[in-house]
Amino acid sequence: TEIRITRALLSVSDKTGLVELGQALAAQGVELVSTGGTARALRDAGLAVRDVSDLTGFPEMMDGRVKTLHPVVHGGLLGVRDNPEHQAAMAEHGIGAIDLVVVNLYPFEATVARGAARDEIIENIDIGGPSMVRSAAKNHAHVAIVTDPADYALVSTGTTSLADRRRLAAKAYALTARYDAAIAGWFAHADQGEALPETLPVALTRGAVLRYGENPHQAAALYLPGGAAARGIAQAEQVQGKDLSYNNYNDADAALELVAEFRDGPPTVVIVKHANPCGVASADTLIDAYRAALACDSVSAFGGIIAVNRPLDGDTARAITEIFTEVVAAPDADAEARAVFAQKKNLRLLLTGELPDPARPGLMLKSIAGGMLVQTRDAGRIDETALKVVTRRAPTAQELADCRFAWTVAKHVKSNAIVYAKDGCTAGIGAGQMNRLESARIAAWKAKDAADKAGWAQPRTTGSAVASDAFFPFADGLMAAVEAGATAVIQPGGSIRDDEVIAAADAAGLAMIFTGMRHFRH
Ligand code: 93A
Repeated sequence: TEIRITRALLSVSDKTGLVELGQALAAQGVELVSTGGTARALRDAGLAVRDVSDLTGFPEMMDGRVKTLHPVVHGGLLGVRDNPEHQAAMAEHGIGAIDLVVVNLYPFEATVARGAARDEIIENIDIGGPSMVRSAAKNHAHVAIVTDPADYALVSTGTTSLADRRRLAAKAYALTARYDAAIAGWFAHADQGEALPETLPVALTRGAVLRYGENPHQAAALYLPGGAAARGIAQAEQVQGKDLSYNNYNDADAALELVAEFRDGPPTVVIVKHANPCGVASADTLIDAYRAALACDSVSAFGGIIAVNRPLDGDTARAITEIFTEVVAAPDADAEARAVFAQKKNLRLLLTGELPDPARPGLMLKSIAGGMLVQTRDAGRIDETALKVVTRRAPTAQELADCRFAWTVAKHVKSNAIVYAKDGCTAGIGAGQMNRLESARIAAWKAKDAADKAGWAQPRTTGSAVASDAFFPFADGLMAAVEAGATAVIQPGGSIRDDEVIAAADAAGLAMIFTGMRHFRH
């Protein structure tokens, strides 16, 4: 199973480590065969190289589109060494065995990423390279395929083991799969705009392997898109603390996506637990926003995940460290804040840079048994012109502001979502219940609990605005909000009982707005 390399074909776009490898192979008596640019680089280093065109009897042609696509190359890669018929065919057609292929491909993704023109992108679709990669990998029983300079050391001795060749073959097919997925993804995007692609180009590479998944008996890892300009929690820089867990990533994503809704707003803090916000507040300063968000549900905030929309300052950092917090995500953090957190070894600080655009397009994937559900991300935001006052009373300016705030938060709460808000702060959040009435009741009950804990005379639902992520199918959910003291309501509308719900709102003197847009989240 150990094979001596007698002839190697090298054809690389990324010439990192090429000369050193060429020298090592030449020192072992390996014959080097190469394509244009690669051959030149090797010759410049004083190495003897045979041109592929010499091997094939054809010049490289059509701007290099046809260089290695020839039976002499692919026969030399695919011929089974211990198959007499294959050997006879090789002998008959003058095909010499190639025992090692070193290839890396035209930089397709990098060309797309730097915004090149369409023609240049197309020209960077490598055809001959992946063909050799696939041929050599198929015949890994006899041929080694190296696609990554990091693996050059494995073959520089001039011999290869079967175990290495198998691993290299697996890596090679993963590369060509990813490469074609990136091309398919580009076509889908460039030619079909935001439409869902015909086939899903999943061009993701494993990044951090996580300690475990949602539970300790589940394996998990973070997968990342290559080359593309993706920006989100997956790209955040971790400044300190132990590795993030699967649940940490999920929660930090929920927190960051919600705080990003406020990227052009006042200082805002989001506290998330189990992917739902348990407190969200905007204020004049970040520390005031933090204290307000914490007061909404200080019990749930314990062990929470926090995201802020301003660079983290020392005072806010100190306030955050007063209770146990798992993760803090911020666009940046000043020296004082970093020093404060440095005292808390377990707290993870993630720096995200400029917050992602909440209106950006993108696809959301969710696996179900035997398949995958795909949808465009919920980039829907309040359209001021589409808001419709449906009650006799219109909201006051303050109620309207609270409605907007509650609505934005409700978009990020698992359905059924009911969010009470007052003065730029959540007053009570009801999440994930199987009926809307229960969410309304739970949110009010939590608001009362918060008031009891803080020693407030009344819960902050009194005089609040309430948002419902989908229409009230009956008046009962609305009546629960009235009981809790809400004076304004924002909801999509669209129920066959809208009239009933509007009448109940009018009877209670509420102001109600329809958004015409639903924000289910599951
Ligand atoms: O245009 S190609 O698809 N046609 C080919 O026949 C071919 N053979 C190798 N591109 C081809 N290659 C690629 O050329 C390799 O994958 C490698 O990325 C690059 C190396 O070219 P050079 O040696 O001229 O720098």
